[in-house]
Amino acid sequence: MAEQLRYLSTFEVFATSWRGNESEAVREIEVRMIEKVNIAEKFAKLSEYWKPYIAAELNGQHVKLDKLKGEFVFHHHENEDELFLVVKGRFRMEFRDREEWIEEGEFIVVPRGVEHRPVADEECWIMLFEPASTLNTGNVRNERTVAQLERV
Ligand code: NI
Repeated sequence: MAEQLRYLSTFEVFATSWRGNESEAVREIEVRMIEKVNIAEKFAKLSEYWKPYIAAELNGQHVKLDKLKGEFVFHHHENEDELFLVVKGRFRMEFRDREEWIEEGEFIVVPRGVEHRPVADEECWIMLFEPASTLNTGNVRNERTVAQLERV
């Protein structure tokens, strides 16, 4: 098995399972290619605003892509810090006591528990990095809530 795993080193083992009875169990390894991601190509597939897609995952974290336009809702996340990186355009992160413009090539980390609301006057592309458990609207549930994320 160690030999095989070495041979598969350019693949990512993402699921293993066993089938058969105890005396002749067979380990099935599901693998997929380790592929680079072209961010612009992924964004070209996104047609809706405020609908985050999962572009990758690692260590229990999701890398999400989202297009913003307009105002989101004030919310906070009880247990998750969120990273917002602007890939294209700019948006304004509003807090209860101030606001911060996040320009293309910049990112901001919003710590857990801090109320925030992204606002984009023009279309803005962002990449999010946060635990897989993170709900986009945090403690709020409304029409913007996307509970089941699709992959892109
Ligand atoms: Ni948030």
